[in-house]
Amino acid sequence: MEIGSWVSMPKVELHAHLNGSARSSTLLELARGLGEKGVIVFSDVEHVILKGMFCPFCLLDLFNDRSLTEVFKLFDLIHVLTTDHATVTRITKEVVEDFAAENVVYLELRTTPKRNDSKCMTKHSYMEAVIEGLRRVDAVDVNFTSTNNGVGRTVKSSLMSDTHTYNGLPRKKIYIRLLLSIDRRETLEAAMETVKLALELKDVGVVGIDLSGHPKVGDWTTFLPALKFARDQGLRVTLHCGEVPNQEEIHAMLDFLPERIGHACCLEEDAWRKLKMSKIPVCAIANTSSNTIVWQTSITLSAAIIGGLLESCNSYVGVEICLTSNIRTNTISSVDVHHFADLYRDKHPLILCTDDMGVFSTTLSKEYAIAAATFGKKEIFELARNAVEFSFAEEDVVQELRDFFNMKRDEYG
Ligand code: 6MZ
Repeated sequence: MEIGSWVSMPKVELHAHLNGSARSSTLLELARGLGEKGVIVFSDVEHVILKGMFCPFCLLDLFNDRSLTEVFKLFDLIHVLTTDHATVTRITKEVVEDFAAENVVYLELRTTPKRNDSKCMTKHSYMEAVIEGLRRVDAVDVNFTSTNNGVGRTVKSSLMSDTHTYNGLPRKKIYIRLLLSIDRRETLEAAMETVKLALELKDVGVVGIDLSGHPKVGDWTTFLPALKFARDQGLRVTLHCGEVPNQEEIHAMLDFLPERIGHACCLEEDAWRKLKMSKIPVCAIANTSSNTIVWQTSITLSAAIIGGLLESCNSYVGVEICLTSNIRTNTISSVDVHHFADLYRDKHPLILCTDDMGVFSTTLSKEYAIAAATFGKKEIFELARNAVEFSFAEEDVVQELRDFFNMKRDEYG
């Protein structure tokens, strides 16, 4: 199977965890460093990291399987390796460069703000380190802020033109928006702190909240007040839903009507029906203070009335599909039986994503190659194009992405 042709196709990534996307080579280097300082025993962790080493030519190199439990143990190790400010900045820069190198033009990167007293790290300073990583990217033009207030850097040229060059080649451009994750291990108080931080960082590209973490840990209802608060304040919400067969939780999550859900692997018949029928009322609101239009769920109707309701329509709950992740963790036994096929046939909005490209040794191009092995090339380009509609970015960014994909249709469609 050809991965190369999928590398050049422009793509949108909506479900990528920062620490799960870190390069294995960087993790090895960090582990070696900590080993030399005596903080960890390098030989104990080397093989764990090596198991995730990237194989650029294999589509589903199944020898690399990791169970969900193993994966979450690996995350704990990764967090030991990465949680200081300089490293968070470094891996953010590298992850953005890796996505840009495979022609991702819009990346919604999610991460769990972490407090680590031993490193004098607060959730806020963790996010400052992430944002510093975005600023440090120099090989591509990065736009990570909706405002031009000098806090973030804006793209100097639009996606539609190739006016800037880097080493004699047209300079790539990438839009980045951030989602702050709530880990299911956290308390409601910690989750609230994350939501308030997200609101504080709206100017530097934070657009929403994600609920993630080990799906068998904690009770998602703990976080409902924080998730409702986030939504009431205009943040977008995506939930990891149905990674394990907990039907009560799946139904309750669908009833919450998040704009998107991640994975959706273990839904039984009635939950599928609910997902496919669920429609989120959305309304366009004129934000009179900033002279912009924002799309919000009409659950925030009071805000809509104050802001001036322009128009309303409905949208389905988008499903973030992570093929390799689901197969590597044995959540789904093989691609042929993956729910991608059923959702695709029913034209339910789905978005191909990587989840954790370091941990699962995948890339977005690989995910497209796997999907293309089952479906036609034209339809696969349409998948990338439709993903734009499910991004949480501001309407003017979404419009630019739409125009860009329409321009590329003849080439890739
Ligand atoms: C649920 C996942 C995940 O936030 O430290 N995470 N949560 N299911 C998954 N599928 C396998 N993959 C990653 O990135 C790593 C964190 O993201 C969540 C976990 O909480 C993990 O610790 P950040 O940047």
